[in-house]
Amino acid sequence: MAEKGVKVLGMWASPVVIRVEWALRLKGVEYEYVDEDLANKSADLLRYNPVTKKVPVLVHDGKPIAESTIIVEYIDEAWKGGHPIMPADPYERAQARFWARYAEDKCNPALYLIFTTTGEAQREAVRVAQQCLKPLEAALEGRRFFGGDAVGYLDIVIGWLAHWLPVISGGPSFCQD
Ligand SMILES: N[C@@H](CCC(=O)N[C@@H](CS)C(=O)NCC(=O)O)C(=O)O
Repeated sequence: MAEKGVKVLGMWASPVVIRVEWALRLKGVEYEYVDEDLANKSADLLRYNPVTKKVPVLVHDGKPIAESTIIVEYIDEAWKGGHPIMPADPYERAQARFWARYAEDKCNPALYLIFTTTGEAQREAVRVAQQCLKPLEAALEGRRFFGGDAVGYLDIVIGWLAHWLPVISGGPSFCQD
């Protein structure tokens, strides 16, 4: 019989696992959190995510889902009540997905370079990252959150930086990717 309940396979320092935990908490869903040692992955992680073998994995009633942004959308659909994560309007939803993709594809690699370089290379990385972030800042103009008055999908996708700063200020990257 399939295992019941909600489980998150994560890693404490991961900037993408926190998205899943934020989404579950916003929905008020109780879950079990399992911290993975990424240098010695558990049998569960290899079984539930045999393709990429990465965290996060959400296991809902025994069924695994991988990829943080896909998991966040799944959580919004599976627990329809409570805090809405995706915008109700199809156009706004498309916009949120566009900016999420932009942040993932353009900004995250640029931001990551800041933490992995020094000297002139780091100064250049800061400049590139600032350029990447400008359109995002413009999209936020006049709003408290990307989701409007309340935290939504894009806030969850982009908010990792606030979570990660204390992590990286403790030393080099803890995340293998
Ligand atoms: N695009 C994936 C990225 C997942 C990812 O890179 N997870 C890292 C931790 S932050 C991981 O599990 N790394 C282990 C590995 O690459 O073997 C997502 O958003 O879920």
